[in-house]
Amino acid sequence: MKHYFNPMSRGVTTDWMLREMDVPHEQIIVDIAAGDNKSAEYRKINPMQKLPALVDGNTIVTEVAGICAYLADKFPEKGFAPDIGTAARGSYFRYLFVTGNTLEPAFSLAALGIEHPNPGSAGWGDMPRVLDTIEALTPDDSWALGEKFTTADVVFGGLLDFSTVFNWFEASPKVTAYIERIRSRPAYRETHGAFIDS
Ligand SMILES: N[C@@H](CCC(=O)N[C@@H](CS)C(=O)NCC(=O)O)C(=O)O
Repeated sequence: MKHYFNPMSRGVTTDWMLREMDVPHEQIIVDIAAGDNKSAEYRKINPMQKLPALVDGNTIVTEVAGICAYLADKFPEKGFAPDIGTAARGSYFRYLFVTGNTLEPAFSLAALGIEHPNPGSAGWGDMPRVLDTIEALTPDDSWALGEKFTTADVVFGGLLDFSTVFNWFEASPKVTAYIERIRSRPAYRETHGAFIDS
């Protein structure tokens, strides 16, 4: 399994996921500053020219949430995702998809001080709705799906953590406490050194 990433990119989250699950893999650092993600070779892996990407045999997986979900399903014995068909699986999907489809685009626009003129037609609504959603989905204690840490925390908690580093939103006390729990995980600390110190 090959993991294409850069420690100063969103790939830090998939790196963390691989470490949490202790999955053997080949680490391939792609230099974004040098434009290596735009090479013809890398564009065959991801035409979006984005990191991270995971190549497992003939299978290419891109998108942070996609890679994390793939790993959780590939190694079910590690217990990083609720079983298919359970109620918890629905909640799990909500965390995975709301993060990439809704929180990310809202943060990207907010970081530039841009507001969509029609929140009703934008899939991510607007920042007030996004902040209410983050507050509602953030656990008061433990983890997103309860006592057990899962991929939902890597994806959702990972984006909240990443976003506060870039000051994309102001975390409430509850969200700050959740991010602190995320940051106290050994696998997080092992994979986020360069990122947090930047
Ligand atoms: N939706 C993508 C976003 C990935 C992304 O934006 N990666 C950035 C680094 S944080 C990137 O590769 N940028 C290089 C470029 O677009 O040229 C995901 O979840 O993986």
